[in-house]
Amino acid sequence: RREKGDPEVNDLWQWVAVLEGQLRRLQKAFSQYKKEVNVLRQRVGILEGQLQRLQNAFSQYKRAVLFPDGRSVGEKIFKTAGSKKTFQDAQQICTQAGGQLPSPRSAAENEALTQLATAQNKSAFLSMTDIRKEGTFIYPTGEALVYSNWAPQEPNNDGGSENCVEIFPNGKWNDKLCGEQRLSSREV
Ligand code: GMH
Ligand code: CA
Repeated sequence: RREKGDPEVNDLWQWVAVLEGQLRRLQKAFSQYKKEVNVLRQRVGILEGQLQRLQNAFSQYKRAVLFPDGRSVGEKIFKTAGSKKTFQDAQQICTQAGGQLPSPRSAAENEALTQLATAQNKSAFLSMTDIRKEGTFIYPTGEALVYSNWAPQEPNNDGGSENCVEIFPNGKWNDKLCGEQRLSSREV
């Protein structure tokens, strides 16, 4: 049996006061946290709107700039100036312009480049050659092909010296003499 003023009860009262203080601080911190979350939500909404407008403006810009001599596919852009060059000249022009000869690595990329060749009604040089090892076409990096779209019976190394690749206006590939003049285009 405990008396009034029992020290153990007094301790409990004190402990309750401490807990009440902690609870108030937690409630305040939580309501502040909720306010911050709302502010952040609002800012994210604003940024999403700005991003959407930028994306729209960029896709409009691409449409304007890429017509009629450029095509955008994934993160790659193909562009042609319309002139015909030997492989060596085409390669040099591309490099100087801050790009490289086209290396279509998928059906989608091949289709985008085909549209340029079709529009110009010219065959275009690709980047790949089998100069290093006859019959083994590689990218300028030395990497083996990850995609190809050879025409039937190609590559045939006709005459024994076809080390470059042209893409026909129908999208099919043919190995061709590097000294021939073909549509010069580039990818960036
Ligand atoms: C040979 C034949 C043609 C083929 C050409 C072409 C040249 O002339 O096999 O059918 O179109 O070669 O491969 O690059
Ligand atoms: Ca050929």
